Amino acid sequence: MDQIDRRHSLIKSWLHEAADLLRESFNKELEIKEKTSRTDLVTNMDREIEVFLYEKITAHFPDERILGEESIGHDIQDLDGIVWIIDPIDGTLNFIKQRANFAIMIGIYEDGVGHLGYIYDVVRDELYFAIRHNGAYCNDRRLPTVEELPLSEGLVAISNRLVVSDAGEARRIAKNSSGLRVNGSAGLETAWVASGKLVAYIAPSLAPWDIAAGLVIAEEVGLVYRQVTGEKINLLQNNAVIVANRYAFQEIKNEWQ
Ligand code: 2AM
Ligand code: CA
Ligand code: CA
Ligand code: CA
Repeated sequence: MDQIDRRHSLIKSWLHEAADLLRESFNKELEIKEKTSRTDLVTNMDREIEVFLYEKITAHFPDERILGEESIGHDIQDLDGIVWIIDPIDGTLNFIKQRANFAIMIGIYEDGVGHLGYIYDVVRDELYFAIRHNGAYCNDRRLPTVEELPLSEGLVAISNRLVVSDAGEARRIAKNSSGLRVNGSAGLETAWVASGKLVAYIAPSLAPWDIAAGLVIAEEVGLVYRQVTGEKINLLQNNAVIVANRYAFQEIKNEWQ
């Protein structure tokens, strides 16, 4: 991938502009619509941020394709060439209910390989990003390679959907950890595993835009980010995922047997 430095400074400036739009929206009424259920919501701001990013990307990189959650981008059936995978607001329910604990996410892939990943926690002003082979950062701080902590020595985040399901995995994994956290933003939970705040994150059905940015960051800090079966992530479908250090990944995977 060419022009990495130019891409990086453009993306950072777009994220800050998009964050200003979100902060301004805190003082206005949101338009909220149901997508597939009463817990699967979209707001006017999800669409506005996706349109904002779409216009910036197409103005600067007209030959590159865009896959976004709110379907403003292209119809993507393969990952050939350069594909931007964007989630304008990850943690929409938190955005609506808490005005916090959500992130803007961008991943850039070339022929299926992740080169750049951005997870911007707007309210904490924490930008987690990674450049392939050049490390991962939280703002200006380089994130070290993750420690191989066992599950018993760390906090584990599990998605709400798995926690409330009848399957026993979530309960067993939570019991074996230092404690369970259910934060509601796949992106932030991944960023917090990458920065050592959590030992693992587990979710039974993440879409490509929930995964793309975090996968690039995970790779740069030595995390395993795979399907619960151990197979590689497929960015053209939904995936049941575990994000963890190598040791904890194996412990969690064993709970699925
Ligand atoms: P979203 O806020 O961008 O929709 C919530 O546990 C996390 O799972 C969020 O990161 C949320 O992303 C994601 N998620 C994926 N599919 C979802 C769905 N069908 N309903 C709610 N959240 C979903
Ligand atoms: Ca959504
Ligand atoms: Ca999401
Ligand atoms: Ca979203």
